[in-house]
Amino acid sequence: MPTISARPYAWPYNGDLRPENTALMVIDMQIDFCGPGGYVDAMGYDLSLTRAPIAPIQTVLGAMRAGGYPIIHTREGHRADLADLPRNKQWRSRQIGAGIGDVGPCGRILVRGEPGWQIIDDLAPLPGEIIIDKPGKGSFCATDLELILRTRGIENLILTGITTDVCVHTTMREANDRGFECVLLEDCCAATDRANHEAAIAMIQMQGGVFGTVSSSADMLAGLPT
Ligand code: C5J
Repeated sequence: MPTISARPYAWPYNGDLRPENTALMVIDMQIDFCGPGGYVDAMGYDLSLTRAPIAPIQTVLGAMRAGGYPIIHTREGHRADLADLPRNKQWRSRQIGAGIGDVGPCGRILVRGEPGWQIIDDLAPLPGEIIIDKPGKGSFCATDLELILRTRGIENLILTGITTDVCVHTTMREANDRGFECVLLEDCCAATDRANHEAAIAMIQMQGGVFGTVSSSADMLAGLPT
């Protein structure tokens, strides 16, 4: 049975790991979260943190594309008229000087179609890969992600992207509650604060793997059936 070395348990729990039932998720690798002039930059956080996972994700993405595994990209963003932007979310972002919907160096912050909302060129989706546009932090809230996963028979999710403690964690929690078997690749994720990344990784490992398990790009590449 193929399994990936992971903590606190080898993944997936049942050893059923195939391109037919396993997808790679690449969460919010957008200019707004890791590019100069984007949302995270406007908030004053260190872009070297959120850019660190780019190269490890590229290696996993390459291997999984070659193996015929489904790839799912997500983008956080809002309608141009901001009809799907909760007022408290907008208010909070303005408190830190990066108002969602306001104009910044990369266009309107976190608005669909704007330059800052685009996925970075290094991780650009290929034709045919699934892209989920989400207005919130989790990838299941107000999207058709669950329908797509169930339709394709996906049971296992490999989670990568940014930020570990916000959109990746929320997605992992939502997926876990829906019965999906999740692994997070720690070097393929990052937070805007190193301690928050580490805390998010530690949380997953509680209770025998309360949301799933934690692995790395190297262990995934070593164990992935292709
Ligand atoms: C945040 C995200 N941090 N992609 N979004 O606001 O994690």
